[in-house]
Amino acid sequence: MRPLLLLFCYYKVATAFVSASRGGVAPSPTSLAGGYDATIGADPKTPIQFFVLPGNTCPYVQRTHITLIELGLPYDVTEVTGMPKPDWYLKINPRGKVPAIRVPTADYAVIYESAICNEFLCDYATFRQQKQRLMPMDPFMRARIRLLNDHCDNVFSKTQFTFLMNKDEEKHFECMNQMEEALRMYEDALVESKGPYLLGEDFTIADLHLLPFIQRLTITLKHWKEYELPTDKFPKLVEWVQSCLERDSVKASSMTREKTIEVYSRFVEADYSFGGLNKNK
Ligand SMILES: N[C@@H](CCC(=O)N[C@@H](CS)C(=O)NCC(=O)O)C(=O)O
Repeated sequence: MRPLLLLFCYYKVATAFVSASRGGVAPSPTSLAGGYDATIGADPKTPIQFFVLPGNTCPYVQRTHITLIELGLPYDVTEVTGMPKPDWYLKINPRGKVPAIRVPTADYAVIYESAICNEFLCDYATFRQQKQRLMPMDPFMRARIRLLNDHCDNVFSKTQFTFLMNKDEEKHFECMNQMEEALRMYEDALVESKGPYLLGEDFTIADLHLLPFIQRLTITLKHWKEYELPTDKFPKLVEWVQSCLERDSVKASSMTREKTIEVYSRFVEADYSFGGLNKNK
């Protein structure tokens, strides 16, 4: 069963590389001329190239950073500067966002969108026969992870940012309640899994997907809204944050409190809509 599974994984990864490099999404090395990043060779021993914003401030990048560290995969950081993004980077990620990764293989594979990068890295680690796992093999657990992650991106993060950005006193409790309602899913998941992590004993990509947003929530909402996660409503979630913060990968990828306030001041003071997350607008 095991060799068959490995063969399947190999096939999946190999075909993904082929379709990525031929499908027009991921450019071939030669079409990347113009950026210093294009000069990396196709040596399979070359580390994974990890594209980030300068200053380590992005929660989506933090997800992939935690994944790379937890899986023990070798990587090199490339900072992408400028607004709009330079052409060489738009050839890597046509959406102009970070994170993105590029994996040296016989040809190149370019992957973007944090959730997709992270699932890919899990598959890649399995393909490399590594012991570290952040994604269970059980199909039901995998679907559970994807549902939790989808809830984070499509429900929870909007309520968090809307609450933070709200300037209308009368809407304070409405915004707070909406955010707490969205957080309920995680408290329930932790009760069901018995913790310490969202799926039970193992730290998975469901935890690292949510954590950067909860870290920012606890710092910014305390600073601007005098709000703290209530331990009577969210006892398991509060414990979960502590368990996650103890991990080396989380420590290595986190912004300080001061830096977080500095970064978010720019959003709060400018009343920024932040990619449509601010639903006050
Ligand atoms: N859905 C994307 C969102 C990524 C995203 O919005 N990244 C922001 C930084 S936090 C970005 O690259 N914005 C463009 C820019 O800053 O130029 C993901 O999960 O990767």
